[in-house]
Amino acid sequence: MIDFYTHSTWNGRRVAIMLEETGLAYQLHHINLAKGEHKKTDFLEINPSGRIPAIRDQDINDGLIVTQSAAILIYLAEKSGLFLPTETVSRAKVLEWLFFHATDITPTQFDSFFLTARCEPSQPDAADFLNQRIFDLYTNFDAQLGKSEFIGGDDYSIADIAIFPAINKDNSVLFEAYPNLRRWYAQVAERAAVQRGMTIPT
Ligand SMILES: N[C@@H](CCC(=O)N[C@@H](CS)C(=O)NCC(=O)O)C(=O)O
Repeated sequence: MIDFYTHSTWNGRRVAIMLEETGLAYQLHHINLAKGEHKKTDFLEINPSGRIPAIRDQDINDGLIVTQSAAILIYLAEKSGLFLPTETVSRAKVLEWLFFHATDITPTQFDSFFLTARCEPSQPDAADFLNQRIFDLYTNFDAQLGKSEFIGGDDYSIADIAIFPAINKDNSVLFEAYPNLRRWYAQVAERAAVQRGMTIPT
Protein backbone atom coordinates (compact mmCIF):
# COMPACT_ATOMS: atom_id res chain seq x y z
CA MET A 1 0.00 0.00 0.00
CA ILE A 2 1.21 3.47 -0.90
CA ASP A 3 0.32 6.62 1.03
CA PHE A 4 -0.05 9.46 -1.46
CA TYR A 5 0.17 13.06 -0.22
CA THR A 6 -1.05 15.58 -2.75
CA HIS A 7 -3.01 18.65 -3.76
CA SER A 8 -4.67 19.68 -7.04
CA THR A 9 -1.54 21.00 -8.80
CA TRP A 10 0.50 19.83 -11.82
CA ASN A 11 3.11 18.15 -9.68
CA GLY A 12 0.49 16.28 -7.69
CA ARG A 13 -1.58 15.29 -10.68
CA ARG A 14 1.21 13.60 -12.59
CA VAL A 15 1.65 11.20 -9.67
CA ALA A 16 -2.14 10.76 -9.39
CA ILE A 17 -2.27 9.80 -13.08
CA MET A 18 0.60 7.35 -12.61
CA LEU A 19 -1.07 5.65 -9.64
CA GLU A 20 -4.32 5.37 -11.59
CA GLU A 21 -2.51 4.05 -14.69
CA THR A 22 -0.56 1.37 -12.81
CA GLY A 23 -3.42 0.21 -10.58
CA LEU A 24 -1.07 0.15 -7.57
CA ALA A 25 -3.03 0.26 -4.30
CA TYR A 26 -2.83 3.66 -2.65
CA GLN A 27 -4.39 5.73 0.06
CA LEU A 28 -5.00 9.39 -0.67
CA HIS A 29 -4.02 12.09 1.86
CA HIS A 30 -5.12 15.53 0.72
CA ILE A 31 -2.59 18.12 1.92
CA ASN A 32 -4.48 21.33 1.36
CA LEU A 33 -1.92 23.98 0.36
CA ALA A 34 -4.51 26.76 0.63
CA LYS A 35 -4.98 25.85 4.32
CA GLY A 36 -1.21 25.64 4.94
CA GLU A 37 -1.36 21.92 5.73
CA HIS A 38 1.99 21.40 3.95
CA LYS A 39 3.71 23.40 6.72
CA LYS A 40 2.23 21.39 9.60
CA THR A 41 4.50 19.14 11.67
CA ASP A 42 2.81 15.89 10.58
CA PHE A 43 3.50 16.56 6.91
CA LEU A 44 6.98 18.04 7.49
CA GLU A 45 7.90 14.66 8.96
CA ILE A 46 7.03 13.16 5.55
CA ASN A 47 8.67 15.90 3.46
CA PRO A 48 10.83 18.38 5.38
CA SER A 49 10.73 20.76 2.38
CA GLY A 50 6.98 21.11 2.94
CA ARG A 51 5.92 20.43 -0.61
CA ILE A 52 3.67 17.96 -2.39
CA PRO A 53 3.67 15.41 -3.92
CA ALA A 54 5.14 12.75 -1.66
CA ILE A 55 4.58 9.02 -1.35
CA ARG A 56 5.28 6.53 1.39
CA ASP A 57 5.53 2.92 0.28
CA GLN A 58 4.44 0.83 3.26
CA ASP A 59 5.78 -2.33 1.57
CA ILE A 60 9.43 -1.24 1.87
CA ASN A 61 11.12 -1.51 5.29
CA ASP A 62 9.31 0.79 7.75
CA GLY A 63 7.90 2.83 4.88
CA LEU A 64 9.98 4.31 2.06
CA ILE A 65 9.30 8.00 1.47
CA VAL A 66 9.94 9.44 -2.00
CA THR A 67 9.44 13.10 -2.95
CA GLN A 68 10.00 15.01 -6.23
CA SER A 69 7.41 14.15 -8.85
CA ALA A 70 9.88 12.92 -11.48
CA ALA A 71 11.61 10.64 -8.96
CA ILE A 72 8.22 9.31 -7.82
CA LEU A 73 7.26 8.53 -11.43
CA ILE A 74 10.49 6.57 -11.94
CA TYR A 75 9.99 4.74 -8.62
CA LEU A 76 6.41 3.77 -9.45
CA ALA A 77 7.42 2.72 -12.99
CA GLU A 78 10.06 0.41 -11.56
CA LYS A 79 7.71 -0.94 -8.90
CA SER A 80 4.95 -1.67 -11.42
CA GLY A 81 7.11 -2.54 -14.45
CA LEU A 82 5.04 -0.07 -16.50
CA PHE A 83 5.66 3.07 -18.61
CA LEU A 84 9.49 3.07 -18.42
CA PRO A 85 11.28 0.71 -20.83
CA THR A 86 14.13 -1.43 -19.51
CA GLU A 87 15.95 -1.54 -22.86
CA THR A 88 18.79 1.03 -22.80
CA VAL A 89 18.00 3.16 -25.86
CA SER A 90 14.24 3.46 -25.30
CA ARG A 91 14.77 4.11 -21.60
CA ALA A 92 17.29 6.89 -22.32
CA LYS A 93 14.78 8.62 -24.63
CA VAL A 94 11.97 8.46 -22.08
CA LEU A 95 14.25 9.83 -19.37
CA GLU A 96 15.51 12.55 -21.73
CA TRP A 97 11.97 13.88 -22.21
CA LEU A 98 11.04 13.38 -18.56
CA PHE A 99 13.95 15.63 -17.60
CA PHE A 100 13.21 18.04 -20.46
CA HIS A 101 10.02 18.61 -18.59
CA ALA A 102 11.33 18.51 -15.01
CA THR A 103 14.37 20.70 -15.53
CA ASP A 104 13.41 22.92 -18.49
CA ILE A 105 9.68 23.40 -18.98
CA THR A 106 8.51 23.40 -15.35
CA PRO A 107 11.05 25.82 -13.84
CA THR A 108 10.93 28.16 -16.84
CA GLN A 109 7.12 28.32 -16.74
CA PHE A 110 7.14 28.90 -13.00
CA ASP A 111 9.76 31.67 -13.18
CA SER A 112 7.94 33.33 -16.10
CA PHE A 113 4.66 33.25 -14.14
CA PHE A 114 6.39 34.78 -11.11
CA LEU A 115 8.04 37.58 -13.12
CA THR A 116 4.87 38.33 -15.07
CA ALA A 117 2.20 38.06 -12.39
CA ARG A 118 3.79 38.31 -8.97
CA CYS A 119 7.06 40.25 -9.06
CA GLU A 120 7.02 43.84 -7.71
CA PRO A 121 8.40 45.89 -9.37
CA SER A 122 7.77 43.97 -12.59
CA GLN A 123 10.73 42.66 -14.57
CA PRO A 124 9.60 42.86 -18.22
CA ASP A 125 13.01 42.16 -19.80
CA ALA A 126 13.56 39.07 -17.70
CA ALA A 127 9.96 37.92 -18.32
CA ASP A 128 10.39 38.40 -22.09
CA PHE A 129 13.61 36.40 -22.00
CA LEU A 130 11.88 33.50 -20.25
CA ASN A 131 8.78 33.71 -22.46
CA GLN A 132 11.01 33.36 -25.52
CA ARG A 133 12.65 30.35 -23.91
CA ILE A 134 9.22 28.77 -23.27
CA PHE A 135 8.36 29.35 -26.94
CA ASP A 136 11.62 27.62 -27.98
CA LEU A 137 10.95 24.69 -25.61
CA TYR A 138 7.44 24.17 -26.94
CA THR A 139 8.74 24.37 -30.52
CA ASN A 140 11.21 21.63 -29.62
CA PHE A 141 8.48 19.57 -27.93
CA ASP A 142 6.09 19.96 -30.89
CA ALA A 143 8.80 18.94 -33.38
CA GLN A 144 9.47 15.75 -31.42
CA LEU A 145 5.76 14.91 -31.40
CA GLY A 146 5.87 15.26 -35.19
CA LYS A 147 8.39 12.40 -35.27
CA SER A 148 6.91 9.98 -32.72
CA GLU A 149 3.45 9.18 -31.44
CA PHE A 150 4.39 9.83 -27.81
CA ILE A 151 7.04 12.18 -26.51
CA GLY A 152 9.57 9.50 -25.57
CA GLY A 153 8.94 7.23 -28.58
CA ASP A 154 6.27 4.86 -29.89
CA ASP A 155 4.85 4.02 -26.48
CA TYR A 156 3.05 6.03 -23.82
CA SER A 157 5.44 6.55 -20.89
CA ILE A 158 6.16 8.48 -17.70
CA ALA A 159 7.41 11.35 -19.90
CA ASP A 160 3.87 11.82 -21.28
CA ILE A 161 2.42 11.47 -17.78
CA ALA A 162 4.82 14.12 -16.44
CA ILE A 163 4.06 16.69 -19.12
CA PHE A 164 0.31 16.30 -19.59
CA PRO A 165 -0.93 18.14 -16.46
CA ALA A 166 1.30 21.15 -17.23
CA ILE A 167 -0.48 21.87 -20.51
CA ASN A 168 -3.37 24.27 -20.16
CA LYS A 169 -6.30 22.69 -22.03
CA ASP A 170 -7.88 26.13 -22.53
CA ASN A 171 -4.80 27.65 -24.21
CA SER A 172 -6.12 27.85 -27.78
CA VAL A 173 -3.11 29.94 -28.87
CA LEU A 174 -0.78 27.12 -27.84
CA PHE A 175 -2.83 24.45 -29.63
CA GLU A 176 -3.13 26.64 -32.73
CA ALA A 177 0.63 27.18 -32.91
CA TYR A 178 1.57 23.57 -32.16
CA PRO A 179 -0.53 21.02 -34.10
CA ASN A 180 1.51 17.99 -33.01
CA LEU A 181 1.07 18.98 -29.40
CA ARG A 182 -2.68 19.35 -30.03
CA ARG A 183 -2.85 15.84 -31.54
CA TRP A 184 -0.86 14.36 -28.63
CA TYR A 185 -2.88 16.19 -25.97
CA ALA A 186 -6.20 14.91 -27.36
CA GLN A 187 -4.83 11.37 -27.50
CA VAL A 188 -3.55 11.34 -23.90
CA ALA A 189 -6.69 13.11 -22.62
CA GLU A 190 -8.81 10.18 -23.82
CA ARG A 191 -7.22 7.76 -21.36
CA ALA A 192 -9.56 6.90 -18.49
CA ALA A 193 -6.73 6.84 -15.93
CA VAL A 194 -5.63 10.32 -17.03
CA GLN A 195 -9.16 11.62 -16.62
CA ARG A 196 -9.39 10.14 -13.12
CA GLY A 197 -5.94 11.41 -12.15
CA MET A 198 -6.76 14.95 -13.24
CA THR A 199 -9.61 15.10 -10.71
CA ILE A 200 -7.51 13.96 -7.70
CA PRO A 201 -7.98 15.25 -5.08
CA THR A 202 -11.43 16.60 -5.86
N1 LIG B 1 10.25 19.78 -7.89
C1 LIG B 1 9.14 19.41 -7.05
C2 LIG B 1 8.25 20.61 -6.87
C3 LIG B 1 7.25 20.41 -5.75
C4 LIG B 1 6.43 21.68 -5.53
O1 LIG B 1 6.92 22.81 -5.73
N2 LIG B 1 5.18 21.50 -5.09
C5 LIG B 1 4.32 22.63 -4.87
C6 LIG B 1 2.93 22.33 -5.38
S1 LIG B 1 2.93 22.01 -7.11
C7 LIG B 1 4.20 22.89 -3.39
O2 LIG B 1 4.02 21.99 -2.61
N3 LIG B 1 4.28 24.17 -3.01
C8 LIG B 1 4.12 24.60 -1.67
C9 LIG B 1 5.21 25.53 -1.25
O3 LIG B 1 6.19 25.70 -1.98
O4 LIG B 1 5.09 26.09 -0.15
C10 LIG B 1 8.37 18.22 -7.67
O5 LIG B 1 8.49 18.00 -8.88
O6 LIG B 1 7.70 17.48 -6.94
